[in-house]
Amino acid sequence: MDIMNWAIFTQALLIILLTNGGTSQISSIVTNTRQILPSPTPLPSQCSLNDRLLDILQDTVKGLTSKVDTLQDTVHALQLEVATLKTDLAQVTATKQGVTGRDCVELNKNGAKLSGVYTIEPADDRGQFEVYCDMETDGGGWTVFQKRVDGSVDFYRGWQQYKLGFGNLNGEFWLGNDFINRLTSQERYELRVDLEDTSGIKKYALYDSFSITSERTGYQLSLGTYSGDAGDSLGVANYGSKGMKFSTKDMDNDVYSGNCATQFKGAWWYSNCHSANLNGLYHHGAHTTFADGINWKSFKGHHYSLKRTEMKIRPAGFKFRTASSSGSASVVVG
Ligand SMILES: [Ca+2]
Repeated sequence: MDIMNWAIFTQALLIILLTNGGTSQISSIVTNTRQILPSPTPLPSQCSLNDRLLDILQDTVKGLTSKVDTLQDTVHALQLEVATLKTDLAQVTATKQGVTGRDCVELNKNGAKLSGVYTIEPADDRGQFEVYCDMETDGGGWTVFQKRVDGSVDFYRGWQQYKLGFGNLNGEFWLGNDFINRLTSQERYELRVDLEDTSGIKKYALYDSFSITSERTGYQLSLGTYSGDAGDSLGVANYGSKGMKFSTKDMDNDVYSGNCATQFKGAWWYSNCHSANLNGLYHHGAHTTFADGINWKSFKGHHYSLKRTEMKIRPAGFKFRTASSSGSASVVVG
């Protein structure tokens, strides 16, 4: 018998019993009826519903996170592939056109319009070597001598390595102090420093002259006037690098009683010690340690390691010269 029929049945009984006046029988029937009726099914409480929703959301977030990770890996792999292809294309183009030059500006003038790795030959009869040319930034023609992009290369190295260069020209590298000296001995060069933080904000510093001496005199830095928006952390009077010799962990040429290179885990034109440390440790963003990251003090301070840096040179006034000379329409101004 279902619930409805039971209800009707008990109501009928009640009427009969009330008519006959038996109260004890009524209470016994009520008790029995309660026992027979099925107990109500409890509704799912609000709490357990939230728990389930939370579980579902957490699973979804987990799934999405792993998908994002996979996508990031794919994008990174593709970026590397594109960089390699661009370099290959640049080399093919250069070879095909027989492009040569003493730096990236000359290569650019001679028809090399793509950024990538090229062979150059300075006018000092000391032989050729490979460089990375930035043919895009502010008119191009930049010979890049330092690049940090992903922390894949160890920059905490000794004198000999900084003299000869290390890393991968398609990724992170230091071109080599001997090569920088040879390049900047050709004529007056300007220096551009490109910086990027971990959120993608970019700044730059431009110096209207830049050169380093040979190894014999410690690759001593000469630096001209600053312009740009990153602040003058290389040329600043206090803790700057103007006139300083190069120092590495095994060659202390700084003007500090201790060893700046070992203390700040880099290699640089340290004074006592630095406002910029672009060859420091790749901390990628904020760090609690003091001044041992890829720091540019006037941009992000001594407790923030930049994500990307590039140091590059070209003959001073190159942009002005190309803008004022005829037949220079092939030079792309970014
Ligand atoms: Ca010292």
